[in-house]
Amino acid sequence: MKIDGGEMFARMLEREGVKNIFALHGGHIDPIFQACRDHDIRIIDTRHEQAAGHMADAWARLTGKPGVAVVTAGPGVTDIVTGVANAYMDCVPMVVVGGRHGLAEEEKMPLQELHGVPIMQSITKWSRLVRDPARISEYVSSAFRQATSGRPGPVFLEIPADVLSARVEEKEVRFPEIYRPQAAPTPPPEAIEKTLDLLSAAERPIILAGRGVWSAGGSEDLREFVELTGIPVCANGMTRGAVPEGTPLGLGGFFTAGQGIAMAGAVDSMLVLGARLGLFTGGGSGDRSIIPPNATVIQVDIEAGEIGRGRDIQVGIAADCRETLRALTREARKRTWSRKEVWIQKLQEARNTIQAMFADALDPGRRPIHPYRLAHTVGSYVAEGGVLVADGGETFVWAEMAFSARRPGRYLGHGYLGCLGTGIPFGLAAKLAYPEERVAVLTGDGSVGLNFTEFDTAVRHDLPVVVVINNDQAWGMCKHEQEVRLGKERIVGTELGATRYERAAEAFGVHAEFVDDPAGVVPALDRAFASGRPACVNVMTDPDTISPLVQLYTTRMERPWAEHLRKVTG
Ligand SMILES: Cc1ncc(C[n+]2csc(CCOP(=O)(O)OP(=O)(O)O)c2C)c(N)n1
Repeated sequence: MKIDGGEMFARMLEREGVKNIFALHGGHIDPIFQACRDHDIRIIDTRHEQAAGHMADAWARLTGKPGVAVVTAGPGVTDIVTGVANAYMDCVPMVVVGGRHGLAEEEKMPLQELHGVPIMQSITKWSRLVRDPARISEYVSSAFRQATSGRPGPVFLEIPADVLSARVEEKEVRFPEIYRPQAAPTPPPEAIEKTLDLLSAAERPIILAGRGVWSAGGSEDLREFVELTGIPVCANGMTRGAVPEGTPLGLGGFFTAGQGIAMAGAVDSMLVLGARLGLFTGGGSGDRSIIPPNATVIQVDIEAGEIGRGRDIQVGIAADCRETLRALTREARKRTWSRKEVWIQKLQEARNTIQAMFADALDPGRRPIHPYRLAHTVGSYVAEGGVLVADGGETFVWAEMAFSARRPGRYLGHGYLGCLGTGIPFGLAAKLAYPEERVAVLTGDGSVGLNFTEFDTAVRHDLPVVVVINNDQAWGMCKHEQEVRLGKERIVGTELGATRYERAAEAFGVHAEFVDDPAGVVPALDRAFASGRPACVNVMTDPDTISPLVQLYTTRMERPWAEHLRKVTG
């Protein structure tokens, strides 16, 4: 019997347990569509390849399994570049297959002639062109191995149309079965002992847990270690909520809790788990870093090259975060631990101070609606049993600050690409991953425009996600930056209109709500979630409220910003 490349691809997806792919059709890749149909692999067909990329990215972030995206030759490949770059910057495993003009058509000016590999090389871990039809399955297995091994990341496989559609004898094709390491890298025992010595001697210890903990499947292990040792945790991204926030040991996200840590006083020992030292930790060193310059730092990362970026590290462990947490807990059980109550109390006081700063913003009668209140209200709908996706400039900052994560793996924000437009695609992937849970997307009015047509994908695929627009009638973060830095008269190219986005979304068939009255926020959200359909809730908020982040970066204020703002606001 003869089979084509689409069949080989679909069989390998089955082997990998892939149930759905994200794609936008083109003739060059039709054999893959046909084979997926035959093998009952669901194709989530999007309206733009960028959205297919973001959905595959979010699927991987949520499930820990590589997301698969398939795009056509030429513009299909260029359109997905942003989605791939976003995953690359955050080390998210993703397998992207791109169509290509046939090998036989090279240099004959065929339709959509473009070489995808050189384009993808700088934003993928591994990027290859397949030339031999009989080796497609082998290349697919390599793609999955490359995407998931060591530091994860996106990979790209380019399959020319004539290679994909060529039919070869099945017995000539190898379908690899075992092609991955069976165990993750473990930490050396001496490093575990040294880490525990440092942490047990510390008076003011903190754990900084990045997304690496969640992606290693180590959230439960983190909670166990924290409960045993009584060390407070500040987490980021999908690891937020591994230790429920709002509890004595669950401090919150890097942005807000980092302020609290800085306010509470000098941390003397910090365990950094699966978090790169960059913008989200306030940099490697210096007055904006969450990690004080003279603290003792233990850093754990799957990628040895990340250890010691930007500052000196006392103990560096290049290993899997879950394996390291398990080893730490095993050895920590042999020691006695006492909670540092004075330290925990200080951290609590700092949290209270920050929360008090936004007490007025939360006033349900405040007019116009404060974006912090909107973020807080939306977050409360999904905190216990759902997912929050945040997209936008200041909107993302408000979500970071107002959301209190109770469970891990349920909060998706921006990463190091700072890529607007991820909101709706991320939300759709979340609904696909957790069909029984509520999914809310909180997005800026600027950002929602970037992948707006994905409301159509939500309706066609029956993915009831509630999209809430924080409508400040501007590219708010940019407008406010111009205003603070240069003055109101220098605002240029950053204003938008009082657009009725919900009406445009309604045309795709979603449930639509418009809110400009503070009393209308909760009833509109109630109706949107109760509708059981994808929904667009367009909320007019205060266009003049400037987020602390803009103030921090434009006025070059000293950290912690909370203290600075307290001085400014009295
Ligand atoms: C794709 C992309 N384009 C442009 C930017 C630059 N940028 C950063 S924040 C911002 C404003 C975002 O506006 P909006 O989505 O309305 O959210 P807001 O800041 O008003 O909450 C822009 C344009 C970016 N980060 N990503």
